Amino acid sequence: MKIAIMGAMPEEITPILERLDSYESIQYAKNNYYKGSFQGVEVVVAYSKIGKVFSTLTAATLLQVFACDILLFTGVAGAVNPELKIGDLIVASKLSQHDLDITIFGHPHGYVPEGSVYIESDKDLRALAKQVAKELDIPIKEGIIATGDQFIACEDKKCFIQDTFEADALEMEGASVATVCDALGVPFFILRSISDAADMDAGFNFEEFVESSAKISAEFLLEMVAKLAILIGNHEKR
Ligand code: 3QA
Repeated sequence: MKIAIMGAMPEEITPILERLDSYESIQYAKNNYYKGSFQGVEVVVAYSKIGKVFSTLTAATLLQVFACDILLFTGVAGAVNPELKIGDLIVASKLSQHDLDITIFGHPHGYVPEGSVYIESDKDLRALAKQVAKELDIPIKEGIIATGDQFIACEDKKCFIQDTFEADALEMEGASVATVCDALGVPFFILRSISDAADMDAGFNFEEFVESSAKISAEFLLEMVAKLAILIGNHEKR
């Protein structure tokens, strides 16, 4: 069992690398992949760079080149749901590409023929997240995440994304990672901690909170990996 742990920015995976037992760096397709272990489980960690294209490349590489069996994403997001405050955790139930638009042909936003508007994340991994949250008494919310190749810092765009996709949070990589995992039949999980509210102040807030929120997400994700390590250990002993 090999677990892919992915982020988009260095800030999102540094708190993971700091806690691995050990790792080596491998270069592939102009990116670094960190192969190591955490509590005895094999992991491959990488950040993709920002956006749907780079995250597609990295997710596909983690699954096809490094042969990971599941993929866990950790990072920050802009809040759309006003209940979500800076530092809060959100788990994606399903994800959509908010900037995918062939609506002129009568298709809904986020849809292309033979695709679907939303991609659902793995139910077992979401259940595991809820269990970990309960045990550690950390509040987490589950909701819809919208992804697009734009840093959203404007009420109008945010409202469009809220109204069109019923999104709770938005970011720039989740739906593309979901598309790769779904196509390859690999269970995936997308966790984000809020860094800003995708509004006028988003630029400032992002810069101020990216590091602390990224850490909150990474630390929760590692608690999940620790739990998985026990489950995998039990399974492999049998
Ligand atoms: C964008 C990062 C990208 O990986 C998506 C953060 C948090 N708030 C968001 C918002 N709109 C869209 N996405 C997000 N991530 C940051 S680019 C700045 C890079 O600066 C999630 C996200 N409001 C690097 C230094 O120049």
